[in-house]
Amino acid sequence: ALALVMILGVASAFADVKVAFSQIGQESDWRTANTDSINGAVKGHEGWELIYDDAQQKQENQIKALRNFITQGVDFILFTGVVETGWEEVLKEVNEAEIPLILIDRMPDCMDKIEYAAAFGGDFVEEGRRQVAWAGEYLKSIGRGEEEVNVAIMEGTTGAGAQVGRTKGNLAAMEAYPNLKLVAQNTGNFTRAEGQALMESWLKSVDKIDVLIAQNDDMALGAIDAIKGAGLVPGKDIIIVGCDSVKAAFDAIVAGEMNATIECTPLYGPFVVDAIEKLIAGEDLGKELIHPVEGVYDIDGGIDCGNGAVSVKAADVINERQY
Ligand code: GYE
Repeated sequence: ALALVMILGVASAFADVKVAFSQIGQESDWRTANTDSINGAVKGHEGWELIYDDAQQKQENQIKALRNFITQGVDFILFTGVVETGWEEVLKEVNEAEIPLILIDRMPDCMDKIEYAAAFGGDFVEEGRRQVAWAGEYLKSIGRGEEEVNVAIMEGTTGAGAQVGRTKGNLAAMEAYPNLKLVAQNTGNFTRAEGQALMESWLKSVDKIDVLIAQNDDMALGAIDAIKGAGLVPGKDIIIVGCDSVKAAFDAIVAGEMNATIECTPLYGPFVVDAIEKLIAGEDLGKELIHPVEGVYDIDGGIDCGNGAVSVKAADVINERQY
């Protein structure tokens, strides 16, 4: 009995780090991979306990979850916000409770008014810029660089960091390619179903769409179904550029139904574990927002999108992709 008490004592001595994660929801393949990466890494770490909350796309649920984490006295809070605005009050409460806050994925717009211990996220403006640059350069490569082409921008969840940043990058890059003409711009909410519905309605209301810029792959894949349903050929009649680089997008590119995807990694688990270990050891991680290095993928490779981003053949990496 004494041995058992000692073993339990040792085990509980290790189970002393409570890591809470306020996740947005489950809107896309990216999000599922992100949840699996972070939850798996935290749960897999000896002595760490995960407290997970899925807010189902509602800011009010995230605010409740954060307050609940404070009441429970967790040791670390991982946070990504469904939208950019409206977090200052609750994040200041996290600060007052002196719980180290790690920002991941979509940043809140009050970053400079709160304390945080580390920040890891995508470079959304650059991703949006790359999407349009890929289309502009690809058109040049097939001799259509001077032709006026109609572009539709399918945006993510309105007010989300990923939507705000990618739209900014999309529109800025349009100026560098004067042959691209914006003919439609609306939200598909980062889901496959809404991407399909929006494309269906565009195909009825917009005269002609030559290029679809979809701010995530799920919406691009939904749009592909709509395009097929209208008797058009995705990837040919309409050039389609997605974002995220999930496995389903690689499959669509290899099948010739989608043209390119800009990478935005969801795999933050290793970053989070490394950050927590360093914070426990007393290290200061600084205020800089860290962006993982990412690629561009298409059917043939070799399209130079600028800023060091040259596309790689999707077929060459498809087998390594887990999500
Ligand atoms: O691109 C999209 C997801 O915030 C980067 O959210 C993330 C975006 C991602 O739903 O697929």
